[in-house]
Amino acid sequence: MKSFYILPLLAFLFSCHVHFCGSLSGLVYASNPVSPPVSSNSLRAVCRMRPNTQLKPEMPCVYGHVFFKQSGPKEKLSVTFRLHGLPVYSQQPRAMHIHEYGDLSKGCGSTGGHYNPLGVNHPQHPGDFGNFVPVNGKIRLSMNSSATLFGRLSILGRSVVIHEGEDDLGRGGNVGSLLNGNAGGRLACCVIGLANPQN
Ligand SMILES: *[C@@H]1O[C@H](CO)[C@@H](O)[C@H](O)[C@H]1NC(C)=O
Ligand SMILES: [Cu+2]
Ligand SMILES: [Zn+2]
Repeated sequence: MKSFYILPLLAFLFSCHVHFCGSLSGLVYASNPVSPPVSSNSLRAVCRMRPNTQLKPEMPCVYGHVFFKQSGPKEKLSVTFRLHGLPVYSQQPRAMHIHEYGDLSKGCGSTGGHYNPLGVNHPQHPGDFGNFVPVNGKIRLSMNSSATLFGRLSILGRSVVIHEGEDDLGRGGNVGSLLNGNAGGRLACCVIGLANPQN
């Protein structure tokens, strides 16, 4: 008769409803405090590019990484693009920008517009990287950028978007030109996160 009561109790205790994982991870966090990167005078970030989950059919699937490195708040930010997946014989220039949100919940569509903390016109946004003509379907180059990883204007947690088309660099003579350069659809995007210093 007793086992009639005990068995359901045991089943309950060892079921998923007992939040074993939650309490375990709580312990792990408590014993491993993570120090914020404020003490470091050099910061690196990385963005893992993946095709837009809402990609239009027939569009290329762009993969790769964008690497960011800055040796101090007053130093220049170096940005290295290592992307592939564009059509091998295409010379189509592709625009690349930093967008406001690191939110990919609705694909690249939820990253918002250009990151524009100072309320200026395109192409004066800190993440207006310009146009990239792929070589053998790849974009591999480094540039200096006016964006920063430090302080209130940090691009950490924002996103990088590569577009279908060319950026008109504000010369399009319409509203879109001064907002986003009329670069067309969003091929791929990624969220800018802190790089692991051990990598
Ligand atoms: C970036 O700036 C540094 C320092 O001014 C310079 O040495 C370097 O050549 C620049 N890199 C590029 C890719 O322009
Ligand atoms: Cu963009
Ligand atoms: Zn812009």
